[in-house]
Amino acid sequence: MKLSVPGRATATAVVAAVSLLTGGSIAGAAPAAGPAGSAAEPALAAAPDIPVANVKAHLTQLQSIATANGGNRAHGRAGYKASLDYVKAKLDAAGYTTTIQQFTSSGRVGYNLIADWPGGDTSRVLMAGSHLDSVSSGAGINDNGSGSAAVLETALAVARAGHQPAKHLRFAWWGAEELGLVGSRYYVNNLSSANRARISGYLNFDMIGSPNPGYFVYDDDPAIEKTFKDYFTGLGVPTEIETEGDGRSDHAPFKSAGVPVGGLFTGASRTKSAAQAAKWGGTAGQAFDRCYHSSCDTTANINDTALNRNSDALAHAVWELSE
Ligand code: DTR
Ligand code: ZN
Ligand code: ZN
Repeated sequence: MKLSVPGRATATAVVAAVSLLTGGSIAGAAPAAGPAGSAAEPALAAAPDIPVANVKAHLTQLQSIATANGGNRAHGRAGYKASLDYVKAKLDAAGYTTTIQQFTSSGRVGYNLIADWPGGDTSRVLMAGSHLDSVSSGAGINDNGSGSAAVLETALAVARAGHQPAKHLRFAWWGAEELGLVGSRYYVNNLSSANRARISGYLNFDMIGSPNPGYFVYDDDPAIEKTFKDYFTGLGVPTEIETEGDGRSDHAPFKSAGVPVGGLFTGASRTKSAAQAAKWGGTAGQAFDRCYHSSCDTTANINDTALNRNSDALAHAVWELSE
């Protein structure tokens, strides 16, 4: 069911009743027991490669949107709603059931975009999300166009593959994260306890293309953490536990509500150490992202290798954790 926000902003939330939340399983019968990969139990399908060129094309669009709307994509400004409309149009065209959730913060109307992939067991929902808003000082391409574009391209890859995992997939783009996790907190607070209990995990992606990147994995839920760490081990890329982020991005409201969470991060204003530069490359003594919350956070402020690796890790986790 697709709802669009009434043109006239209303001060109260317009929370779409997403029919998919009525519960009940749509999944087909479980395969007969047998060794993994046998005829009785087919091996889990591997996630497709996420073309980093596609992710960067979304970043180019978000940059253009900021440039055409006063230089930013901030909460309550035209650039934010234009960014959301861009993402929503791609998802609607790909067959998603999209819902816009409206809220008010600091006297301005904000919006979350929720996209449900039809199918899967709606009593077990895997979510992946990112905040779509920037700060008012710039386009916010790394923070957080990078996460938003990677989540979008993974959702489009699910559609391209016609992927039908056991669990129900839901993707989200949050408003007003920069004002204090406002959109994601609003979403979680407005879930019924039954619907909150249906969320098996929430994966967060906020700054995953930093120009002087580190490879940080959230150390919240152990199974989610292992999924990401094993993926990077397979790439031969060492990771570190994300220690800067507790409570600092949109996974926090989900964690407070008891939902297992995890995510990836390439660093913000903290300085890369010599030891980190030795294992990851880049420049010691320099911030992971020197343009954090600055006007220079443009499409030039992205490390393509980090964006590519994290986009593929995102897809791997969505495929693996939704079976
Ligand atoms: N709060 C995020 C940036 C940020 C800072 N530390 C972390 C750790 C994990 C994720 C994100 C962040 C922002 O400015 O949007
Ligand atoms: Zn930020
Ligand atoms: Zn951010």
